[in-house]
Order: sequence, then structure tokens, then C-alpha cells
Amino acid sequence: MKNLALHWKILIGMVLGILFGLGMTTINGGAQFIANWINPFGTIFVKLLKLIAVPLIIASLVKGISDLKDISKFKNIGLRTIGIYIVTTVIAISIGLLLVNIVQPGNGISEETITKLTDTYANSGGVQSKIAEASKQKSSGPLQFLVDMVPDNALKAMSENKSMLQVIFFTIFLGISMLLIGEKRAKPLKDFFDSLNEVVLKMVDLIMLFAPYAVFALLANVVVSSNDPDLLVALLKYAMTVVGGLLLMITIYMIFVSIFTKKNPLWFLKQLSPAQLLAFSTSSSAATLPVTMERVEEHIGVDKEVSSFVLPVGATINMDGTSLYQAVAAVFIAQALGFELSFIDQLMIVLTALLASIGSAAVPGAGMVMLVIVLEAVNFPADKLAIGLALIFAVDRPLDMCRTVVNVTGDATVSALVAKSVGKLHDNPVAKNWDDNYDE
Ligand code: DAS
Repeated sequence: MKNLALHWKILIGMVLGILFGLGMTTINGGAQFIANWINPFGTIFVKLLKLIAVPLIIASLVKGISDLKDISKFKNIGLRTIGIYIVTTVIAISIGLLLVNIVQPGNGISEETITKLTDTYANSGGVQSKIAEASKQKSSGPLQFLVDMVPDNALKAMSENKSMLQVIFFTIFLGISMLLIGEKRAKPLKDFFDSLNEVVLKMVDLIMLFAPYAVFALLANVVVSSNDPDLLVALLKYAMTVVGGLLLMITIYMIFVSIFTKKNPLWFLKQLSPAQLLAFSTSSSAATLPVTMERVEEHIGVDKEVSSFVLPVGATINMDGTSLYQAVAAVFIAQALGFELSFIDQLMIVLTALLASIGSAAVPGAGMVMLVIVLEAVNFPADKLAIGLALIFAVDRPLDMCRTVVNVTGDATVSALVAKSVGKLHDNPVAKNWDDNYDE
């Protein structure tokens, strides 16, 4: 077991966690036991990853920008990154709309299922809190998201995980200013961030030793807290439409990797797999970010000058899996509740889902909050909003796990494409071999 590659260890942890969770559902008080004695270890692991996410983003962004030596390179990487992010997100939303209009999962839902889901979830805390959070996030103006990006207190922005974009804004501002004062005068600060970056990456390695046990705990808890199975069957067509779209999105990423970076797509997925497995287990791009960065830099060969910008920005604004899910969910709800959507309405969904996925925080369940914004954009009746969310609430957690994998894979793919386009994709990544050895 010790010499087994990391992704196999994580996979074994996940499978054992699911089996253990299934076993415990047959025992009276099993769910309670997992919640009290097993799940806390998963929570600690996710907190540890979030703990180092902010220092890692700051250290690697400052190092990445200050290593560029001149601003034009930074502008070059920034524009290519944002451009490709928008393209992949529009592709994801279009796939979602295409599939949901072909499969029509909402037309098969029986009145009885809708009533059962409504009674179970429409007034539950889960649905109501998503609606409340969405109305809180609703911008007070079209440029509110720009205003929200600028922190008025850097330390406060760093201390609150939800303002990742503010941390990135502050760090980019710092890095550019270091570039402008010249290498000699910025050297003390640059040396500090260079060494902070090394230390934090070593912390990632150490935390990852705990990963197989943590995913065991996380998956066991997901299994015991998942909802009644017959609802899952009723919503199976909807869930399969989302999962089918997500798998198609992964295929498109791998076609891009093969065509534009000339890397073997299966090799690429294997190197990235520990980050994808963590994304699945944690449902959080933010928590997975430190591992995504370590895998992309040290195992896929993307230079830090590129990954240090593309990945943190991607974890916050590029959520292709989420935007695909929002397109499918919005049309599914409209179909199930007999709400007609015109072609213009569906184009509106493309624009709103693009903006909503930028606004979605990289935390579990964020995509569902932004779904409210998408539904309101097509004038979905407010009094049916809770029923609409209730329809998809039962399967939101497993779909959140799947769409977070696509969010992370999309960020890694774009970082490889941008690196290749600026000649910063190395052929011999740092890692000694395909397997992961954390003994160096
Ligand atoms: N869980 C979010 C993420 O971390 C995605 C979502 O909620 O849709 O990427």
C-alpha cells in the first residue's frame, strides 16, 4: 500500500468510504456514528486545504508575476486566460442546453413526484437558504461584481475564504507594483514570497498524505446523508443529462489537450487525477486548488508563471461544470413545472449562466445558489422558485461533486493551453515518474 500511487490510495479510500457508508445505513444509529466519529476527519482535511489556499495563492501569484520581468507578458497571459475561459464556459452551457432539450428530462416527471419533492424540500432550510443567499448576492447594479472584486481591507479579504477574488485582485496589484519598482528593489519581498511558496507546497504534500483517510470519511458521510433512493430514480433522467454533459465536457477538454499541447490526454488525466478525486470528495474547487496547483506544476509541467495566475483565477471565475449544470437545471425545472422557454429565453440562460458561474463561489452548493439568478433572468415565477429548487435538491450533492471535477479539470486544461501558447509547458515535469512519491 505504501508504494501505491497517490490516486490509487485516494480511490481506495473513496470506495471503502462508500461501502462503509452503505453498511452503516443498515445499522440503527449508523448515520449518527459517522457524523460524530468519522466525518470530522473529513472536515479537518478540507479545512487544512482551505487554510493553505490563501497563502499559496498569494505566494505563487506574486512569484509568478514577479518572475515575468515585464508587464506585457502578464497582460499576454491574462488576456489569453480570460478569453479561453469564456470560450470553454459558453461551450459548456451550449452542451447543457442541447442535451436538456433533446432528453427533455422534465417532461417525464410525475405529478406525484413533484408533490413529494415539494412537500419534502420546498420549505426546507436548504432550499430557503439558497434563495435567501441568491437574493443577497443579486447585484445592486450591472458592475456590482467589479466593485465587489476590490477589497477595502487586504487582511480582511485574506481572512474570509469567500472573497478569493479580492485576494487575487490585491495580490496581482502587489505583484505588478513589484515589477514596476524593478528587480533589485523588490528582491527582499520576492525572496520572501519565493520561499513561502516552497514551504506551502511542502505543506500540500504533507496534507495529501492524509487524503486517502479523509476521502473515506467524506464519502461515508455523503452516502449516509443522501436522500431517499426512490426520488433519485425519479430524477435519474435529469441527473444523467447533467452527468452526460459533464463527461462530454471532459472529452472536449481532452481533445483540446491533445490538439493544442500534443500531450497524451490519458497521461494528462492520470497526472491530474488526485486533484479530480479531491474535487469529487470535497465538492469544493477552493479546497482542491492547492492540490490542483501542485499537480499542474509538478506533474503536468505548466510553468508557475502561468499556473500561479490561471488556476487561482479559474477556481473563482471559471466553472464550466457549474454553468453546464445551471443550463440543464433551469430548463429541467421549466419543463417539469410547465413553464415555456423561448429560444431567446435559452440564449438569456447562456449569458446569465456565464455570469452566474463567474459569480459562483468555489464552495459546495454554490452552483445552486446562482441557479436562482439564472431562473429569475428568464422571468421564472417567483412563487414557484422554491418548488423548482426542491425538484433538484435531492440530487444536488452528487451532481455538485461531479460538476466540481469538471470545474477543476477545465482550469487545469486552460492552464496547459495558455502555457503551451506562451512556450511555458515543460516536457519533463518535476515529478520523477508517473507515480507520486512525497519523499523528496
Ligand atoms: N462546488 C462548486 C465548486 O467548488 C461548484 C458548484 O457548486 O457548482 O466548484
